[in-house]
Amino acid sequence: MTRYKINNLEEYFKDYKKSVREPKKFWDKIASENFTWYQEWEKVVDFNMAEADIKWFVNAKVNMTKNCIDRHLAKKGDKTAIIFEPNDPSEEALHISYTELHERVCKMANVLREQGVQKGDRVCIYLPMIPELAITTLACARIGAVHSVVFAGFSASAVAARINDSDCKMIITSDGGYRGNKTIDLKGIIDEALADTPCVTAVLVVKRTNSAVNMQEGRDQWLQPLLDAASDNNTAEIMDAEDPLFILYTSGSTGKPKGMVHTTAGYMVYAAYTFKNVFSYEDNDIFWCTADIGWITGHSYILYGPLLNGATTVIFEGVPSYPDYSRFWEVIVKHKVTQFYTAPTAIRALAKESLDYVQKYQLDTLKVIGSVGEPINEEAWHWYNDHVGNKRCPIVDTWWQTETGGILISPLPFVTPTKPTYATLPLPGIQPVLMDEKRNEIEGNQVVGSLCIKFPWPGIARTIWGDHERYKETYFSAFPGKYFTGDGALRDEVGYYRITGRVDDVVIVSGHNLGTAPIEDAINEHPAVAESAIVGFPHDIKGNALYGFVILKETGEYRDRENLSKEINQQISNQIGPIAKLDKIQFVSGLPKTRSGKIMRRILRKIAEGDYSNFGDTSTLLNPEIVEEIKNGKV
Ligand code: 6R9
Repeated sequence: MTRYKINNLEEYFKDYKKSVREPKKFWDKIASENFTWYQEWEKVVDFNMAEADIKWFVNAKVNMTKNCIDRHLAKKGDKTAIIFEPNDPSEEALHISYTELHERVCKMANVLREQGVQKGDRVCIYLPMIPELAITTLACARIGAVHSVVFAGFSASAVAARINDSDCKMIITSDGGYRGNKTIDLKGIIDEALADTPCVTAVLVVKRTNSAVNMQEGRDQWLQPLLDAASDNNTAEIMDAEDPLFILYTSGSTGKPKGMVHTTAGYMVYAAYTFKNVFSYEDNDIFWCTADIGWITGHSYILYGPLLNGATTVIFEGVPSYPDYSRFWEVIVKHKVTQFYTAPTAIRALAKESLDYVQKYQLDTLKVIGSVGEPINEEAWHWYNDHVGNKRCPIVDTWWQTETGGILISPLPFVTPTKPTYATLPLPGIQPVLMDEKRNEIEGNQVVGSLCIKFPWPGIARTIWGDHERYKETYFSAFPGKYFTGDGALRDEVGYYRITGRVDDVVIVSGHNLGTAPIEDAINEHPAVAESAIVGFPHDIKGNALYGFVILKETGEYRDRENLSKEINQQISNQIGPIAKLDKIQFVSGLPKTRSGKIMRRILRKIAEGDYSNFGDTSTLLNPEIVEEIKNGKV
């Protein structure tokens, strides 16, 4: 028997074995028993790893919102689907029932259709964490438009690049957004982005801050009047299992962001199944994930996973530090949150503050607490366990990626014994392997290697928008026949996995993946800069921070280094967003390079970390003398 919910370790091992021995049977049962389909599949999975060609539930027909909303209406119509907790605690929270969500999504879907959006069209959504973000995203899914949600912290040029890459015809934004004590001019950012995006013909604007904004005749419209005029009767589009559901951009090792494409049926099944099991979700639980819907964590575990299970999900507009550092704990008590899912960077920031902030609150509604986005260090794990979970709530340290669609490695609460800093065991259907430098699989336990997955799972991304070659190259070529995650991992004596961090040129800063290449591109555009290299170095709160090594042009201008550093950071902020700013900038006369001209980042990383003990082999360097100079000038 395959069950939807695993209840103990014995069931886990049984299901896991079955999912490896008979993956088709395993997913066939999960998919047919827990969702509504217009038509079931002819084949559970069809794949060719060498070509990065993967299909799940071949020829099945389905609609995501039918599964997220409509099917719950009969029994759970009055149940709260979404709790909206505003940035300002004195503003009233909203409770949106499944019936109301249905009505609002249907109206929005009709507005989109009336505005000429058709199945397959791309719609960019650039909104703060307000209910409209969930509603417009779901409305796209309802009519088969491909949503591309762009995190509302990205700069105008970063948004423009994402809009152009996937040729979005419409953008949905708001007059502004609240974050802590700041008001952010989202419409202004969009206006700037749209100077450069010929594909966009319509902009719909949600009112949130009532700020004065520029509305361009013929292009921009307020959303509310359109919704007021729309019918709440909407027929969902019948989608093929492999029709794209959304595009979500993630950083890569070259300048261009990668538009990861997730398709409908496989993503749906995987998001729902992992939500149910990893958070041990039961009816009447109140689930809160503090991520932004602009990231994959928000897609899968604020929106789709919870709604597919008929859960109540919290959308929080604010930040953990406003009005003070007890905000998270206050919200947990206020809404009787049972599962709380956040990032190590937030935990570390809160652990730095007085314990009074958390101890003032009785967090006894909590059952499970989770972590995602980067490795959680031992100290943060214990603080979370002692003060938030009160040693009572299992911590689920969930490892996964934008590309994986859902959680791949994680303890199951009340099932898998946890171990600090370990993501522990793979979920059913996931076959992790560790690979050595010679591309051989490393057998046995107590070993370290590059983490790959050797069999597809339903939630895996299918391609990079417009660039299947790059998809193949990035994920399926380093270790032929396997999906390469870009992470390193160790497997302990009982087979538990601990993720050790990226093995490529991506640095995770406060849980945000930042490719070093696009940041270097931004810096190099400064007229004084000849070349640059960025590496990450450990940071108490952010996990990693960025260290830039910058070579200046020999013009002798720009003598004021302090000012120049500010300008460089401004440039990064404009081009990518403030999250990518450098903590440290060192001006150097050269960078350590191999004879083939590749920068040896390994050495720069060591210098940035202040670890001069072992630079490894520097004999292949073209300019070994530069290492000493850089070391001596470290900031
Ligand atoms: C979901 C998400 C993916 C990268 C991933 C890894 C790091 C995520 C982690 C973790 C250690 C965990 N990562 N969860 N590292 N332990 N529990 O974060 O997706 O933004 O694409 O980042 O994040 O390095 O490869 P995404």
